[in-house]
Amino acid sequence: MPGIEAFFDKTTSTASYLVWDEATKEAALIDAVLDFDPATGRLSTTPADAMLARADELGLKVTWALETHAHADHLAAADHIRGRTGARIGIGERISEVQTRFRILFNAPEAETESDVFDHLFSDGETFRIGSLPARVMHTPGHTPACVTYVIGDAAFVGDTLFMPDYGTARADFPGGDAATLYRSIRKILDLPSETRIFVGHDYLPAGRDTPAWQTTVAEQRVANVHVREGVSEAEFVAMRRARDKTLAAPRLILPSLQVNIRAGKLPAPEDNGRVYLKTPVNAFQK
Ligand SMILES: N[C@@H](CCC(=O)N[C@@H](CS)C(=O)NCC(=O)O)C(=O)O
Ligand SMILES: [Fe+2]
Repeated sequence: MPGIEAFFDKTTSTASYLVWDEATKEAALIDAVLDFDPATGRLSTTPADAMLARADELGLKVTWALETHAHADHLAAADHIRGRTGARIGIGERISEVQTRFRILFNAPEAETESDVFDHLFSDGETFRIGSLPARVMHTPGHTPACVTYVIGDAAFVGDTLFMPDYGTARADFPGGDAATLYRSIRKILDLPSETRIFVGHDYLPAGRDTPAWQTTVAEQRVANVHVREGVSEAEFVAMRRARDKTLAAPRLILPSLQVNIRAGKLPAPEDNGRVYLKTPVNAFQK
């Protein structure tokens, strides 16, 4: 069983995880976040540094910075973690589709030559180890084309697929997202052993609950998930998801996030005055 500690970022409602092997003290950080204020352009590594400090305190060596997908709501800390620890950055191999789409949108052809921003691209079903802990990657697209779930020991880090049972599921209206695909990915997760612990990527606090939560089980999700519990058909789910997605505004940080996260959290190169800039494409998203 892996050691697991969660870190909840209130600004973006993101749950990030420190996962470790007690036997070898090797560890992974999953979906660690940077703090970015688009109004001032201020970027801070504070949330990720808290995770690194905790890893130090526990005597852990961080060997992986794992991303469940190219996040559209926060800047990823993977590149910062790699710089601090030498960890390798892993993500699902379909990230190349997301990179192509957003390199075009952000007119960033120079990023084309950067094939090495991620250290490892995981294929569906690929296995690897964190110390002596067995880990397996399941492609779980739908929220985005490149979403993956990391199954590490008895725990599944599902990113943005399922959320807590009382909140339901992630949106499927991002570019390349698809509600029917998300439903099928979720069924794959719900086919894991019922006692599997599930750790979700966000908690947006449904009406009636004011304490963030991020841990549940396959058994609980099968019985209680408000969007996809047993008995909800694909057609019912797709209709619900499409209707709900029409009501959701674009994430506050979607534009800065995507241009940084297709580069594993690396910022664009500084301009000739030594300053780094992020772009805002005008009228690129119609809704
Ligand atoms: N209000 C948040 C929303 C972010 C958002 O759209 N989150 C995605 C995951 S990246 C989602 O699935 N949201 C589901 C929902 O808001 O119901 C923001 O602006 O950052
Ligand atoms: Fe997401």
